[in-house]
Amino acid sequence: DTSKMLHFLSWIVLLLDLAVSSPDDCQLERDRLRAQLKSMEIRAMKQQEMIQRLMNLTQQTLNPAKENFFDLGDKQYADCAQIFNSGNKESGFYMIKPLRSPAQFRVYCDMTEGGGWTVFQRRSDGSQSFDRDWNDYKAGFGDLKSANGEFWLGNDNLHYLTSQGDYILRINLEDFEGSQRFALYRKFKVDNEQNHYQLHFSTYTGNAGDALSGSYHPEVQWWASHQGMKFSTKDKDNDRYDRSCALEDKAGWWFNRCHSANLNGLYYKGPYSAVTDNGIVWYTWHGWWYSLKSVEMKIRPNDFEPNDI
Ligand SMILES: [Ca+2]
Repeated sequence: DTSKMLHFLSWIVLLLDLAVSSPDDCQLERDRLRAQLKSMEIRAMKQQEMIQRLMNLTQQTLNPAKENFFDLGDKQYADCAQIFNSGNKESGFYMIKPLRSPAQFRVYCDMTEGGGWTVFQRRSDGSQSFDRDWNDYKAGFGDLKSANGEFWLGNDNLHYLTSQGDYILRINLEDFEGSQRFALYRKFKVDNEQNHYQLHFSTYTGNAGDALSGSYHPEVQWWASHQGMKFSTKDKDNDRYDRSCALEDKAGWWFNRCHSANLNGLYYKGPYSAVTDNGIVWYTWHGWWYSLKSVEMKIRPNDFEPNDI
């Protein structure tokens, strides 16, 4: 390799230097070798820089951000609220196993805003496609590795979680102007697959407006409310529209005919125009033609009270 070669050449130059003063052709040969050595040194330096740059790149690709996974061993937790109350108060990834879940699965626990939140959906930068089929939404998809990754936790998991008690849903929204709003819904529940993951929730509080029930306008409620809606994807149409909302709005969601909230929609950047209102929409805040910058959907038991351990 290069460094051995360089070593060898400098050794020859040294030998020639030591040689008794010599005829002209020896002098010439020495100069030639010196020049060659110089150019090889420069090449080796450049190669070294390139190797360093490649190593830095590899490092970045392997560790995009700090992963923040907490391995709590064999003890089982039904949700992030239990994890929080067992003394683990750092936001990050944990393993949970809700009562009826056949297996453990990985979740992001948000230990801010009082702590104990199990996050089941996030939009942050448009890096993941949410225009996916029934099986993807059933099992979950996306980036469950990076702290701000986009993902859907999966409808089965959502059912296992919400069927084990009385849960509150918190939706955090952010627009491209830097404003933030939230919506809280009591008694959030998602049925099992046989019931098409039908959606249930009760009273709203918050400052984003009640887009989920369509209560903002009694006349649109019959077609815009998501209360009691079944889940639809582009390959399974369970909506109340004569065509397919999921197909037209590029998302899996609890569509009616079609929506006043479409948080799994396409990632535009703010105001958009399209044939249908297929952006990331929360109607009561920015209307149908503004696509939000970030969304977080998370749940916590209604009777959650943080233990101070
Ligand atoms: Ca339909």
